[in-house]
Amino acid sequence: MYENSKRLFERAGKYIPGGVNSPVRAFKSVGGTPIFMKKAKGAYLFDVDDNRYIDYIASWGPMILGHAYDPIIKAIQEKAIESTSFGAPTELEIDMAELIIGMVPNVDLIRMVSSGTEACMSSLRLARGFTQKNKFIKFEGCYHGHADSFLVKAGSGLATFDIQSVPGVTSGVAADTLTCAYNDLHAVENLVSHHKNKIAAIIVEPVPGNMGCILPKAGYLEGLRKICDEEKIVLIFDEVMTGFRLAAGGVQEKYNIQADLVCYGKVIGGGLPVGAFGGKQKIMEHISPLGNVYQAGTLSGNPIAMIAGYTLLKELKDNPLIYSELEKKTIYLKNGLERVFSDWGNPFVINQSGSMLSVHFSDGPVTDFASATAANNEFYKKYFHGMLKQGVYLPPSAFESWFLNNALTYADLDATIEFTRKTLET
Ligand code: KE4
Repeated sequence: MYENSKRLFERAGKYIPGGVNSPVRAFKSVGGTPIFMKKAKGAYLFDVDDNRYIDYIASWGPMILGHAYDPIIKAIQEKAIESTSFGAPTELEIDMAELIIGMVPNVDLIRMVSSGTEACMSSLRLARGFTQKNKFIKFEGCYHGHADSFLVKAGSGLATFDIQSVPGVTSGVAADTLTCAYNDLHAVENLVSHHKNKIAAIIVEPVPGNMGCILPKAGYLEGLRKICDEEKIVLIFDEVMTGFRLAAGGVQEKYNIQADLVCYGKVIGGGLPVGAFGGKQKIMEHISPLGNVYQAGTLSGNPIAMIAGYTLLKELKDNPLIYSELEKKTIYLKNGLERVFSDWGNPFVINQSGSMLSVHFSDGPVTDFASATAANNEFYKKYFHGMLKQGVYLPPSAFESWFLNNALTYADLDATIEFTRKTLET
């Protein structure tokens, strides 16, 4: 069933650390051999052993309309003929910036980069440069990419591998990273009063997806906004996952909350390496070459990445019903899984927001990192492999969100529900 993946994983290990170019792909927390993919179309992945999978990762978010979406493929093919990079400004970058600013609230200027990590790293540097303060607050279980400052009590792969502090991140860097539990405003108020006038920013995944999908408690995001206004702290929404996924305007639109800076990634690249950060003019004008907060990138605004992202975002902008269609499919799946898990009779909870969903084998609500880690993540391994064997590709970690793509049919969702029932019966 997985012979070629096994052979390739062995070969990969000779040249690539752990045989993968990103740790979460290694199946370390669920065990077994990572599956090597050969191609994908629509809602389906096809591995090197010709197994087909219903895909609930969507490349960790980007493939919101499904894989190898024809208009994107066509646009890339046509653009590539004109060269793949110039290292000089292009009109397409203006079109992309104009399109994004027209789709999201409250962004006056935006800078393209090549990953979500770069977007978050740059927005933190900008907040520090703008406020002339050094410390910042992040939340346990939230993940903002792998820049040193963020690798403190982070989510995603660090939660998966239980890495609470990362060798190579100096104590000097970590000293400026303040952390507390997500969904706890008192914890933020305590940090702010203890570090009065020293905090440049609060960065938050407004709807976290790196400890599973977690929903903000009523008033939580509004509370962060209020604290930032009172204390002159820059509120950064890391919408690398939620941007253009939960709504065209992301969480700022869905919850009607204004951040000061917003980070994007994933969907805005349509599967190509793209990140971006943007926000209010009075802050963004400190970014080089307008101001002295330096930030740069050889391939920032790369024409192939831009045309892939532009084509996808344009589809989303011109067809806003996609979001309600996707949410309906996600709620349908959630309801079906809840029926099956309830019949099974063991504790579980399913969190869902828009087209993000996560299953936690927990006997109580999962509202932060502590409750996510307290769940029966051992059982998640059994569930993951039971589904994989039946041709359903779930995130290989209980600390990730499922991402639905709009190529999924209701027949795919019914099959996923039925395969879950069969897995629980074995
Ligand atoms: P990248 O540098 O991986 O493009 O983006 C970092 C990032 C920033 N902010 C949020 C909220 C993110 O979720 C991410 C990256 N997400 C992970 C999945 N949880 C990427 C998968 C991986 O690490 O391979």
